Amino acid sequence: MIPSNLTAPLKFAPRHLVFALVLSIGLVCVAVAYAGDVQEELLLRGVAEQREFDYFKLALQWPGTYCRKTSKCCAQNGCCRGSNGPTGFTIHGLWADYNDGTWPSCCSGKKFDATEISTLREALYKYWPTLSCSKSKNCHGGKGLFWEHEWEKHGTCAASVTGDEYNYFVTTLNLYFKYNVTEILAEEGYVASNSEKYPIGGIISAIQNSFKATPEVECSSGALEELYLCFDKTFKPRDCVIETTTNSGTLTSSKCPTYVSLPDLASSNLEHSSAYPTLKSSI
Ligand code: U2P
Repeated sequence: MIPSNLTAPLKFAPRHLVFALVLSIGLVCVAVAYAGDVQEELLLRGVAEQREFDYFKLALQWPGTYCRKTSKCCAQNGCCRGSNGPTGFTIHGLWADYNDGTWPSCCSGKKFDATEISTLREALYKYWPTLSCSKSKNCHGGKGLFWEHEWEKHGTCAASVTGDEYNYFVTTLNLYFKYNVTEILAEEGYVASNSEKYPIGGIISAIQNSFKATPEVECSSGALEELYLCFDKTFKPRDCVIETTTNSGTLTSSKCPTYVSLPDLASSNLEHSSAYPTLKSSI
């Protein structure tokens, strides 16, 4: 027989109900406050959980165009290396992008650590040089190396595929070596020049023929400044998203004229300094 005290309906005094209610509200408040703290902590650190990206964009820059904006020289400035300077496209970064034309940035991950990539030093100075004197923003409200900026802003968001900091840089260098855009263009006669202009359609076709996908281009004052090669998440070449519908409903596209220049860096008027003296000690 079941004891009657176990079958009888439970009786609560009103003060018990009030206590239970207050306790539940308290627990909910603590949970919400904790979640808010975590979110605030992430925002303060400038990092956030963001949805998984769709594809990669290898961003390459043309130093002859970029360096026209450089008015002064400093030790780390790749624009000022004279005969040691870059002669073709250099790496800007490997970016994780969404198909809708937006991209994640500053995802959660390890902070930049220069020692992790110290063995890549020579390759990074040569093929992924810092072209500007000014320091780059990191994701923590400070400023630092260009590589720090690229790892923290983009590399952390690509980590599901490219892994840690070292692997992010190695993957990017390998893609850059595999698809030598400077060589592809030179084979068609598109070489650095301060007098020639080249059809942008010809430049895009040359890449399409070799890369088997359509790149994206960006210009500045009539000169080619950036060229993007896009890849799916297995690193198979794919078309870049060239035209996208933005939030305001308008279409965006590259700002290149029909004929573009590829300015020659070596013959620019920049004051030339010796090759990268100070940064060598920083990684
Ligand atoms: O285009 C201006 C800057 O926006 C960032 N960008 C652009 C396109 C894209 O697909 N992903 C992306 O991140 C770049 O910022 P950065 O890495 O230089 O800080 C680009 O220079």
